[in-house]
Amino acid sequence: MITRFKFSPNDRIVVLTGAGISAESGLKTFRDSDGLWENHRVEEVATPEAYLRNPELVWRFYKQRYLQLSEVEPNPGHKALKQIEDFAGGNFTLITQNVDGLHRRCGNKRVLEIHGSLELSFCSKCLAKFPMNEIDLEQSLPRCDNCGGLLRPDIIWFGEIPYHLDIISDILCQADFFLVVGTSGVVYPAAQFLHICKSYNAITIGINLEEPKNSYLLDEFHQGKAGELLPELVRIWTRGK
Ligand code: BV8
Ligand code: ZN
Repeated sequence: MITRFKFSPNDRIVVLTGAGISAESGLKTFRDSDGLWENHRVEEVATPEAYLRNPELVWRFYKQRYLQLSEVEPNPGHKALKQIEDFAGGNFTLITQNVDGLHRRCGNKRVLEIHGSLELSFCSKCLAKFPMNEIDLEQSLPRCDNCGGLLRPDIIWFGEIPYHLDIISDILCQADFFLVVGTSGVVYPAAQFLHICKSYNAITIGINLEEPKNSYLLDEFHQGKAGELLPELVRIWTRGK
């Protein structure tokens, strides 16, 4: 497997990941054949309206996914992205659509979880935040210790504004390399990030099991599993520091 590129120590490297980077850790993706959305229709669980209409179902869906986290580990794809941060230090930013926390568990520090985290909840009334491991998940509708309000998962649902967009626009405009890994490029505004980096002349590289829709914006595309491709690619990209 070859690549035309090599990082220099001052390159600003931005990575965007989606559910595909966690697939080899055993977490289902959203749109592959047996994806999560098949078990639960999107309208049923990942919208504020669903939460208002059927909070018990939404809590069941997120509790199940949160509890699954204790059974999974970061995979070689996550570990390769940690090596890029080790190489680039402060010039590295990892933007993830994933809510599984595996990049942080793998040791990445500069991680922006734009769709929130399964490991956090907040009160829908006073907005107080509570780590999931500190609330009573036996309750079908966990309540806030401060005000008794209903807690909700700290997840950005469809129709809600993702976290960190304010700082992301500057990061995207200054990127020298933009790597997009394991995402179908369907969900906005994350799907727009590749366009933005390309318009500011970043070198854009994709790693994905299937060719994503916006692959025409990629300078280089590696088709296959992130856990199999990234370790060797990162070795080549970071050689000779
Ligand atoms: C917003 C949390 C306003 C929930 C998620 C019509 C047209 C365009 C846009 C819209 C539209 N109607 C509505 C919208 C906006 C909407 C949207 O984009 N909808 C889509 C579906 C059309 N977006 C929103 O509502 C967003 N908010 O727009 O607010 C706004 C915004 C900005 C400024 C002002 C106003 C909020 C979107 C966030 C929703 N929440 N997650 C939860 O997790 O339960 S999205 C959800 O999808 C996950 O976060 C997931 O990460 C994300 C994207 O999916 P992917 O990660 O790409 O996963 P997918 O399965 O699709 O793909 C996996 C890929 O990996 C595949 O390509 C596969 O081939 C590959 N793969 C598999 N295995 C591997 C692999 N690759 C490598 N290795 C492997 N081993
Ligand atoms: Zn409260």
